[in-house]
Amino acid sequence: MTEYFPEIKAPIAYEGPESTNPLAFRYYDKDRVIAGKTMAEHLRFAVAYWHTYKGEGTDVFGAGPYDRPWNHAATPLEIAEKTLDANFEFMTKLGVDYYCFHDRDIAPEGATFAESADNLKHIIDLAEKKQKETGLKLLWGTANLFSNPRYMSGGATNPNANITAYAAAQVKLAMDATKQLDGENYVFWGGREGYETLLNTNLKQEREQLAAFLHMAVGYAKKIGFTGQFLIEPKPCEPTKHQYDRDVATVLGFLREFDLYDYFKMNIEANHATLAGHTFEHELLIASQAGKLGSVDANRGDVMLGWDTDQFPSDIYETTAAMMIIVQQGGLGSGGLNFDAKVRRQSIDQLDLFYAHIGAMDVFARGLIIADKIISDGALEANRIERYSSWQSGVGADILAGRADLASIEAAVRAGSEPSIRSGRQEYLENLINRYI
Ligand code: XUL
Ligand code: CO
Repeated sequence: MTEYFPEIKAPIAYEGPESTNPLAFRYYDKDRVIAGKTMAEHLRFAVAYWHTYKGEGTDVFGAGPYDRPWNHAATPLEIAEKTLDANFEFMTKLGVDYYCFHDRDIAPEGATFAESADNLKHIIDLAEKKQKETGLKLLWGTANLFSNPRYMSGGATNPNANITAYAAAQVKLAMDATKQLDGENYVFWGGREGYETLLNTNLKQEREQLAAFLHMAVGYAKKIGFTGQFLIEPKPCEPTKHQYDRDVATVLGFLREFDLYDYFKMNIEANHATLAGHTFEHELLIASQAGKLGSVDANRGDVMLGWDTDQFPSDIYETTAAMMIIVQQGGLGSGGLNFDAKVRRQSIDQLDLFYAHIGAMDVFARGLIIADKIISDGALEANRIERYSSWQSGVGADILAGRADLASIEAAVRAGSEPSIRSGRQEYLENLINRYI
């Protein structure tokens, strides 16, 4: 069988923080136990099929400079077979247990729906065999309801019911594929579920269409016995101007409004959070506190650019903050850290894929190590507990327990004295974090 990454002779090894080898881990030591679990169990890294193998380095101004050997063959199906081989070779050499795919990046769309279905089935059968041979696993599958022009006005929220039906049929097959590969989750990302202008949009009906679509998916999962977790991936815009799954809070409200709350968790993407005007950790925490943090698309944006740059994570502060939330909620369960990230356009070598993933894995491993120290030291939490200590008794406890009323509070405040204020000590706490980093 062709070897696609011949420069990598053996799986990437852990060599420790002093190593200067760019093809070694300095922090990710997969069997090292931290807070009762191995690093591999905490982090559950996944490779994103679309960016890693199918990305060509295109941008809106120019063609793709990457020349990947697996993307050369006589037919689209042969290319898909070669790409599958490249995936399993890459994962094995990198030492990542999971991958994620869209139906249309793992298998080519055919001339008809039936042909697309056959292509998908062919590749999924091969992937099943490869998973059995290697022990590698599927974190999640999803359907691409955004690339084909038929979906320009939406999949679930299309004004044409026949296009929504097409999308539903496609989701059915993508769920079948995910189940066949024992995928641990299934993702819904609604890049075209939204609107460009309200002048032509029936907003009320489109939201109802989306809810009905998701209810059909829930029903089908029950029917086939798919027990993986359903995940919604919020994003405010791009490609559509206004997307219905804007951010975590919006999605939680939508799920409640349409009786879908129990069936979905969130897949939080770092760069989607920042596009929504939030930090990554804000979105993680809002989801986590609702018991809805299911999985993470681990990437980052660029503070100078206002779009979804999907860069590989490299910021220790961000990964530390993220890992604090993930560790404190007891892990991601069936979810993981999927690198929904692409190398920069000028990073044209196959080895750049390794540098990118190794760096990203290391920066999350380092974030985990630091987060564990901060949590076990307890200083940050002690400060927070003290800051809210007045809520433990008296009027604070009464308000929280619903025992207080405005009239009795007014009488007490009138009889009392001016409450004191105290420092939030932000700089002190920032210095504290820097002691660990
Ligand atoms: C797009 C994006 C998607 C989803 C899966 O911004 O993040 O790749 O992760 O459809
Ligand atoms: Co994503």
